[in-house]
Parts: sequence; structure tokens; C-alpha cells
Amino acid sequence: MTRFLGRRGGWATSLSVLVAATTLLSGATLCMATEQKAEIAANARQVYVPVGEWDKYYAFLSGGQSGSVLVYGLPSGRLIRSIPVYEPRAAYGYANIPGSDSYKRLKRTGAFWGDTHHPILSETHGDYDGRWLWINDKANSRVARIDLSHFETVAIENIPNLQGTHGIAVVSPDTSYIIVNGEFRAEIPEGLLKPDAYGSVMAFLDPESPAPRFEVLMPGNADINDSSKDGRWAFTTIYNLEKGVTIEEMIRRDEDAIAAINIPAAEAAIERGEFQTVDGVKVIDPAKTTKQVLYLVPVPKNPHGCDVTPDGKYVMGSGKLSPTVTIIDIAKLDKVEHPRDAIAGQPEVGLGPLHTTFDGRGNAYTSLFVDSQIVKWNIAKAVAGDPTYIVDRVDIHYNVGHTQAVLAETMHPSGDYLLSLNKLSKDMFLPVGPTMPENQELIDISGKTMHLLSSFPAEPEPHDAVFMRATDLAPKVVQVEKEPQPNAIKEGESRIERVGPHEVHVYMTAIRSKFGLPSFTVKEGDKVTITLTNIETLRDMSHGFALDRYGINIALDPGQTKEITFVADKPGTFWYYCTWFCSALHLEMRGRMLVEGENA
Ligand code: RUQ
Ligand code: CUA
Ligand code: CA
Repeated sequence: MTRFLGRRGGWATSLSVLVAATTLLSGATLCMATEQKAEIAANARQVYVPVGEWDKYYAFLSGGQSGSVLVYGLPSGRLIRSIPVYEPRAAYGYANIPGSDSYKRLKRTGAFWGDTHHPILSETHGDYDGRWLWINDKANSRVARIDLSHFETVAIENIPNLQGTHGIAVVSPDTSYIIVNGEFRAEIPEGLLKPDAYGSVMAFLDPESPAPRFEVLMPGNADINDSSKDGRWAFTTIYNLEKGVTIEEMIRRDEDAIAAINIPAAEAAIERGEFQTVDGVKVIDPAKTTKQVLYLVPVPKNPHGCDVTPDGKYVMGSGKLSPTVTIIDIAKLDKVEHPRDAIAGQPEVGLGPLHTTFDGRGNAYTSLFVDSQIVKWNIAKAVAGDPTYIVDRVDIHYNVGHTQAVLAETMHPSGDYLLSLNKLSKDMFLPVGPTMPENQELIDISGKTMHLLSSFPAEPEPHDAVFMRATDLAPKVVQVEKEPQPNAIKEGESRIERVGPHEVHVYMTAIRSKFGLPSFTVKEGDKVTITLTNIETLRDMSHGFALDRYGINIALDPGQTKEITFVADKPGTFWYYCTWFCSALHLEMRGRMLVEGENA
């Protein structure tokens, strides 16, 4: 039977076909129409979340070129939140004021925008612990850490010695490192390579900072990565083993590789001093270590996705220009004579395989960009050479890139839903300009065959997603600050202090529906620091502080304290007001900053 969300005009076309056919074969077609209606109703029931109930999963999606992380509810497909990372967001008071920490962080690391691709979640014992989320910025060589207790970006670092920060993964099972790849080969300074040569590295980051602890020089480039479940191996696909700089050069060979880095061997090399410090980072050249650090398994051709199975047995490279997925037996890597002998299978799955994900029941799901399909296949059968390894295929609209099944990156996938993150939506939505919305599709994978449930648009462009159970996440989120920050202002402490001839400090509280000071007076040219505490103790009682004509807005969660500094360089009266609709008297929650002119 054809799927419902069919190709162009699928529904409308099948309706007109139905009308035409009814005159001929009324019995059979009516039956089909009833069947289709029932299927639509069943799909709708599966994704509908009743008013006031939670979605089962929270999906963290890359916000692509927006430089944010998007939080969607699944199965509903509702956008719940966006977390600004590499871009300012005035609503949350994020990086919009020059003096603020978040602003300084973006300025220090190079740009006020980003190209986010791959969100990853912290793990304890191979499962998500709900503490932190990291995401790369491919455009500006950065990695950021988000604290999930507040859904807030708290750290961003530049990663030296690479360009095109792409593949990023947690080293399982206990987040010992974050690994991140340089997809573009670039100049590595200080003579590690010949002056005219380009190179690339895989960086092993300290999860918290997240700055590199060391880096490993890669042959060719490094694209998408993953780690083994015992923390011993880091893997990456390499699609440019040719070391080419043009597309023709990059696709010359029939085989590229999956590189496996033995992490204990790399750590031992660092300890023995077998590294060179480049741009402040210890860089290992695997050609020069006492113990073998790097293993190269040949994989056809310009492979992309690199995915370790939840049981930790295999790492798989999705072939991109080859219709195959290459399955590598991780336990054999350092035992066989040639790494090629660690290949356990190479099933043909379809055209343009990009990423592979898992249901925890022994099945793999591979996205096929060219075929616009997700293909489900059985891993054990493919390894055993049983030709019936393909289980099912489902059509996607259109050109799927990334795909992730729920909790597939952990050791315990839940095996119920799969998200298909598609590169083109073509005719799926009403035009909203020449650039169309991107499309995502939710697929039920709980049965033997896959079942396409719904599609929902996204900002350009969805690259990857990770998921947490709502019930696992909820207890980790801090709704009201219980511990006051050291600089918190208490009820009755609002005041203004002159701390120097040209410097004042304003201390204020915010609570429904007033600021601690209805007005304060400064002199033109004064450096003004405002410390503001939201003294609410109730969940969801945020207040804001916007200052007209001064380009200032900060947002304060219940119990939170924030500080802003600026120069009162314009004389006159300037209203400050609360930007979060907090009460029936929210509009009245405002006050005046009076700036006395120099000649006054
Ligand atoms: S990558 S489509 Cu999107 Cu960063 Cu595989
Ligand atoms: Cu406080 Cu609106
Ligand atoms: Ca190649």
C-alpha cells in the first residue's frame, strides 16, 4: 500500500484517482478509502499529546545556521524551546549586552553566529545523566557546553589546529572526553607538518572547559566520529584519504577509511612525552609513537556516518558514494594482522547511505540521501552473510541526511521512535520564500515494519538530534534558585551608591510587580553597574529589565541575580520596564533612570 504522506500532491492525487476509480471499481476503492482514513486517525492519535500532558521525549536538535539548539517535544513535534548558543538572544538576556559574560564569550571566541551540527549528551554508565549538552560550531572552530539544569550555554572554546569543527561525540561510558574533528585539512603551524602541507586533527577535550587535553594528527581529514562503549576507542570516518583540495581529488580513490584511535595508547604517548606542542596543545603524531595509536580500516567510498552499536560490538561507516555500510568488529581491531580483517560485513543498503542508528533489538536504520529512504536491516544477518538482512524501507520527503532513533547513542535505546532529519522539503509546505522550511519526519519503529507518523518543519537546518525521556530530564532542571548567589540583593536592600567620582552602583530587587527602586539618578558620563535580583520563589515567575534607548535587556529566573554595566552617556529620562509578562500589573512594573546632564 502507498504511504499517506506521499510524493508531490500524494493525498490530493490519490483523492482524484479515488474519485475517478470509484465509478469503475467502487467496492475495492471505498474499502481502501476507509483503510486510509483509519490509518490517518491512528497516526494522529499516536502523535497527539493531550492538553497539559508532557511529550514523552525532549529532542535536542541542532539549530543549524541559526547557531542555537532547538528543543522539540516528541512525538508531538512541538517546538518547546530554543537555547541560544553562538548567537545573541535578547529574550533571555543572552549575549545582547556588551559588558555581559555571554557577550564577551562570543566576542573572545570569534563570532556572533554559528553553524551548529551535532548535539551530544553527557553519559554516566553509558546512559544519559541529564547534566550537560555539547554542540559544535562548524563555521568558527568552536565547541560549546550547555548546562541542562538551566538550559543555558555556560562555556565556549575555540579548538586550535583545526578548521571545520565537525564530528563530535562523548567518549562513553562516563564522558571521559569529548572528541571533536577538524573536517577541513588546514595549516598546522610551528613546523609539525612541512610548511606547505595541510593536516587535520581529532581533538580530545576536557568535557567541562571544553578545551583540548591533547590532539591526534589524522591522515587525510576527519568527518563524523563516535566512541566505543568501554571508553577505549575513538572512531572517525575519513573521506579525504587522498589529501585532496578539490572535489575531483577527494573522490579519486575507491576506498577511504574509518580511523580508530586507541585512547589508552594515546594517553600513554602523552605521558612518555611523545608529542609536540602546537598552539598550546599537545599534538600526537601517530607515526612517531612507541605504541600503536592509530588503526586505519579501509571503507568505500567517501564514507560519512560513524556509529557504534549500543552493545559496543561494532562500529559502522555509512558509504555515501558506495551503497554499503561497512561493519567493523571492534574487539578484533588490535588483534588482526591487517585492520581490513576486522571487517565483519559490508551489506548493500541503497544509494547514498549517510548515517546509521539503532533500536537495541539488533536492527540498524540507515538514511539514504539519494534514494530518499530509511532502510531497516538486521545486523546479525548482515554479518552472517544471510541475504535476507533487509527488513523494511520507508520513503522520506526528501533526501534524508541525519537520522536518530531515540536513545540510540546510549547503551539502552528505547526502540520506539526514529527521527528523520531531511535536507529538502520541496513541496511539503506552503512556500514561505525561495528557501523552503526544512522537514523532519517521525517514524514509529516499534514494530517489524516502519510506520511514518508525521512531519514537521524546522529552521534551517536540522543536522542531528539527541533525545531524553521527559521524566529523566524534569528532576535535573532547576526551576527556582534555592541557593542565593553571593551578590544577591534581599528585600529592602535596594539602593544606589556612588563608588567613585564617575561611577555608581545600583542594587535592586524585582518582584511582582515592582522594581526595588521606582527611579534612580546618575550623572551623564557615569559608569553605572546595576545588580538585580529576582526575589520570587515561585516557578515560572521570570522578570526582565529593559532600559529604553540604552539597548539593554536582561532576563532573570526566580531567585537569580544578574549584573550589567554601562555608561550613562545620554542625558534625560529613560524608562526601564519588565519584559516578561509577570502579573496583571506587569505593564506598571517600570521605573526611571534620570541622567543629569553635565551642564545641569
Ligand atoms: S552531518 S547529514 Cu549533518 Cu554534520 Cu551528516
Ligand atoms: Cu515583572 Cu513583568
Ligand atoms: Ca575519498
